[in-house]
Amino acid sequence: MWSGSILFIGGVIIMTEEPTIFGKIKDKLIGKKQEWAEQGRGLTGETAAPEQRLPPGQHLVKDWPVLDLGIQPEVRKTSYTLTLDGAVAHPIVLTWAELMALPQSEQVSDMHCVTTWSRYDNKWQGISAEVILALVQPKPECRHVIFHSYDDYTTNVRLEQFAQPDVMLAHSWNGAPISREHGGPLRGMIPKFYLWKSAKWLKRMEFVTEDHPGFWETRGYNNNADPWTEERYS
Ligand SMILES: Nc1nc2c(c(=O)[nH]1)N[C@H]1C(S)=C(S)[C@@H](COP(=O)(O)O)O[C@H]1N2
Ligand SMILES: [Mo]
Repeated sequence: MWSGSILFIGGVIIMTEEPTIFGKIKDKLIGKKQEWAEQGRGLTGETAAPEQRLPPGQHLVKDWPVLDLGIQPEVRKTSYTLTLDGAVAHPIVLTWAELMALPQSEQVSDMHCVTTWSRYDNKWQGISAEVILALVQPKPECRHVIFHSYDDYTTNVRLEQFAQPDVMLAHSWNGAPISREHGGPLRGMIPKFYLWKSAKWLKRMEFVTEDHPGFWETRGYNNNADPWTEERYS
């Protein structure tokens, strides 16, 4: 029986004879993080008020670590599409040019990764959640937003978490296009929740009535992910 791998990256199908090296690294990384979730790694048992800028158990970094599933898909702006669909009045598929023609905005925010690093004062440019919501108009029964990425990653938030004024679909970070490793050309940015809720290489946003826990949420991470109450794991 054929036990190889089929990779679908950036519109190209790659078939290999064996589980790929990417597959092996990926399984190792995922296993390690799942183990940490089971052990409750990083938990301090403290909570902090949101006025305290650094959430409990976090430490500040100046660089910007890269975390992914072992694959960083190459997503080209020339063939890029973002699908917005589900429980909305106006489902739409946007090209890169159409995204850039939407009202653009800028936000400075902090990011907090469950692996305990935080990074302050990141300047994001892109399209605000408010603009996306005005465009698609979620139906009254819509409760959740599921992000789907070009590396098959998924993550879920409640509609009101997405609707916060600091939430963006970001294409630029500190004045330059977001690099491929950090999820360019477009990533979600939901600064008040742990960073796994901010999907890189964004492909589709599905507006839904029933919740669908995403990649990490089904592997031991918390469904809500508030750093100030240390909602790291489930
Ligand atoms: N598409 C995609 N988005 C993703 C991930 C991923 O593997 N694939 N990892 C998540 C996790 S666990 C973290 S901590 C952040 C890391 O973002 P960074 O690499 O830009 O720091 O991206 C999140 N978004
Ligand atoms: Mo993460």
